[in-house]
Amino acid sequence: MSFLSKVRQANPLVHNITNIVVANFTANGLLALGASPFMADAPEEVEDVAAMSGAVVLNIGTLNEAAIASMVKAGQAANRHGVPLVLDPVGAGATPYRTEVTAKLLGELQLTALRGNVAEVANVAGESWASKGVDAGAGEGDVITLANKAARKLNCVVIITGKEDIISNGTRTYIASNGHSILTKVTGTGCLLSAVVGAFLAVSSGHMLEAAAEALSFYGVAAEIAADAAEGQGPGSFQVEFLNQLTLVTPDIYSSRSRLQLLEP
Ligand code: ATP
Ligand code: TZP
Ligand code: MG
Ligand code: MG
Repeated sequence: MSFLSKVRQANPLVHNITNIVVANFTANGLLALGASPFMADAPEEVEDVAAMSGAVVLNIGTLNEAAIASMVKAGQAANRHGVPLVLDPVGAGATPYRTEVTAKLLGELQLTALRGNVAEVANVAGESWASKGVDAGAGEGDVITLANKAARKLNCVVIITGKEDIISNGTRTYIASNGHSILTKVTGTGCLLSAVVGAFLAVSSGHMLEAAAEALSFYGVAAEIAADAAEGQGPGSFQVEFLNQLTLVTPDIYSSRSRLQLLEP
């Protein structure tokens, strides 16, 4: 059975501590996919919520000290209870504060997966890559090598997104090449994707790399179909159609359109 089918069958609870820009879109995207979003950041409850969830997704998009403390608590609870843990290090490298907070989270938590744009992952891996706020800037370097390096350093699955997405556990690497550039015109498509990865990891039964790769490829297929349906219109129509396709893309549609490639070692 595909991981997509398993998500829809299990309807996993996904605990999100995320930013103020994308919370609503993330919750709606998870619902559309077939998962069950739970946004909770109060320090009094994050450990309980993490422990009862299928995955915990931390996102540093709009930071404050209280949120960081809650992220550490939630992440540690996820680690204690064997709950998959995803980090989206939004803007790591863009300001010293974001870089420091990312390093602190990585020091205190064992991630299952890290998902970011190339500038964010380069920063985590100790390499330099230009960023423009929360977006990746121009840079030079081999993205596959970077993903491998970061995965080995963090001992988790690392996902670098862009025109093509790289998914690596440091030993094996997939490239997912579905998708559409209009995704870059809707804020939060990266953040929602990190939460979708959480939903797939929740049903992965230990096959973290394969589940993450399918999440990326599925997301790209949904975006392609949505872009076709919203052709000639703007990002607003695309956003609505994208939510629709997160529901409407079946495992059969997915497998007929997926372009997911496992690289030779
Ligand atoms: P950034 O802030 O740099 O845009 P992000 O966190 O929003 O980063 P993205 O890299 O934009 O994350 O990835 C979000 C989704 O958009 C992924 O599914 C990715 O494949 C897709 N995507 C990003 N850029 C392109 C592109 N140029 N063409 C096709 N798909 C893209
Ligand atoms: N500013 C702080 S967080 C955020 C913005 C615009 C959302 C970023 O979302 P994404 O998914 O990285 O585009
Ligand atoms: Mg983007
Ligand atoms: Mg992002």
